[in-house]
Amino acid sequence: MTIAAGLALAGPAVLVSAAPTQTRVPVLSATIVARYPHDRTAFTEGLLWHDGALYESTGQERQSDVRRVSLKDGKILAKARIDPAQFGEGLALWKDQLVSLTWHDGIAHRWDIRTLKPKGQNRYTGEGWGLTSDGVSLLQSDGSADIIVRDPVTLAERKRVAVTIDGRPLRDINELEYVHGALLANVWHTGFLVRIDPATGKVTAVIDLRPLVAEIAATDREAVLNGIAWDAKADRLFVTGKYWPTLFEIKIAATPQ
Ligand SMILES: [Ca+2]
Repeated sequence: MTIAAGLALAGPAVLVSAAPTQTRVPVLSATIVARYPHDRTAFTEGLLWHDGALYESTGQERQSDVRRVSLKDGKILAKARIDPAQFGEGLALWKDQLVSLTWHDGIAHRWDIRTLKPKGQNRYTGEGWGLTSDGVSLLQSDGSADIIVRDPVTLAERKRVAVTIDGRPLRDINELEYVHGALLANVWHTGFLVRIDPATGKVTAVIDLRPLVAEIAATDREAVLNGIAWDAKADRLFVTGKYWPTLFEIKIAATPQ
């Protein structure tokens, strides 16, 4: 398939202007293993799995929070509100703390994973979008093609890796999840995930989730696919979207379409 055409179908301005019309990167489909309820008022910005529960961060001023969510019924089990002036963004786990970003405030909040009580803040420069951890660093997106590698304690920048597809930058990298040594990422306003080699930034696969987007049939154009969580112990992969009523467990095909 043509990636540029496929991505264009899913939303505007999703690739750089020099977007390739063909790609050598494999395009993988995904099968839906299970569907679970998801809070349709949640503007999902971050998602992760830890110890039997989902953790989710939401955006929008006055509506941003970090929450523990029951998988089976989507119920909010605990919630920490973010300053109403701030717009919550990505979420990652570091040891016994959750770290959550803000879009324009340059503030990373730290939360006790058990109580969701605030445990401090860090400052960083630039926009905050997605966040995950590879066990050594925090990996952050900022809407550009860059993955910013940060010290997990101070949030200081360690290095940047540019994400490319067929040698060209891929912008709008959004929510992230570190899975089996690779980085899975949403691409904002598209129905695709990309699998990134975190060492080189090269996209090694495109995962076509447009059937999920079609099933949700959102009328709000900001209700995009966003949110990836991995249950490492059971090897379960979860995805959802902003204001989506459904959270999907999916399995990515091993071979291209
Ligand atoms: Ca995630």
